[in-house]
Amino acid sequence: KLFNVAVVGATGAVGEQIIRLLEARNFPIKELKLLSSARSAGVKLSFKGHDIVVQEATPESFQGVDIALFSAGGDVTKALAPHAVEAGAICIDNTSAYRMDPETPLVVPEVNVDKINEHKGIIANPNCSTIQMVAALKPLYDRYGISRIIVSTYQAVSGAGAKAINEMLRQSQEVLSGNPANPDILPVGSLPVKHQIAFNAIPQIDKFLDNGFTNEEMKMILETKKIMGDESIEVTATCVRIPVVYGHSESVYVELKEDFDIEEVKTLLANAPGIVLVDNPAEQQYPLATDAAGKLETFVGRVRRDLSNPKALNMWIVSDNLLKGAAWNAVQIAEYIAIEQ
Ligand code: 11C
Repeated sequence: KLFNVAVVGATGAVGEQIIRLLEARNFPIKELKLLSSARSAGVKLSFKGHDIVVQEATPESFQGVDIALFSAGGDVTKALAPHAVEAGAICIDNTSAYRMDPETPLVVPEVNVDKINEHKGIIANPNCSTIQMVAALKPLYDRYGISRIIVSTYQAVSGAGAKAINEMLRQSQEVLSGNPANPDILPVGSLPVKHQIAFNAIPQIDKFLDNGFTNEEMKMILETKKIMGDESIEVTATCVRIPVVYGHSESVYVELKEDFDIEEVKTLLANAPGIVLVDNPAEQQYPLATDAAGKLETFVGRVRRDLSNPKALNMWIVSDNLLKGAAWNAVQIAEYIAIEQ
């Protein structure tokens, strides 16, 4: 069967990756509709050697569409996804708009692929930093159970969009030339205070909530419980933006419910779907953002038993935030839908 597919947010950093993946994976497409805001409409994007003109996304855009992949921000999803569902499309949404909605499955195929079929028109794609963590922890959860996770992230600027990439590169040149960095976008475009990202680390991703955590940190906490299907897992997170272009890195401390053999843990990780174990300290081999960029897998290394708690271990998890963290996870879900129909 061939599908009519729409990409909403086609000109954005994630939309661009979705189009490249649909092409590379030879997704069974009858017609590909590329949609965007009025501002980007008219731009031509290439797909399999042909130019497709990007159209403005409107409530009427979804007639005849089977699968709609949204990555144009939560407001666009909220405004348009209900119309797409009404028109009969299955929506795969990269934004946070429906993630915590109890009616909407929140899916990482390596963890809870069975939830896809429970959708009522919308399937939510989790936040990038959550996806790579739960993909890596799933084999350990299944074997030993997990009681607690403490995660600190080192997140790439591409998570904040193409403008943030440009800002980091511009600031790097300015600072190297002895000029002020002139922060403009980060940490949060819509807030008045900006901080330099070049040669810096900013412990704020997204807005702060009253509890002192940021939205990004709360996404990691709440989404992990929902995807794992286990509200009892304790999670705490500190999310930090660093001057890396592609690839989020995470230092993860995880307490298991049962005792474990560290070699067995490594074997479980090495054999897990979508996971690549890169863990050879003697040869100084561990996951690096520069190696993960452009790859579909999640890379895990520095796996070691904790010295303060024998039932806990520490690890380093890295993945391309625009691929497994966004576009690839969404296209993977689309592939499962295509296989089922
Ligand atoms: C970042 N994780 O790195 C964010 C971007 O909820 O899909 C993704 C936001 C989201 O800034």
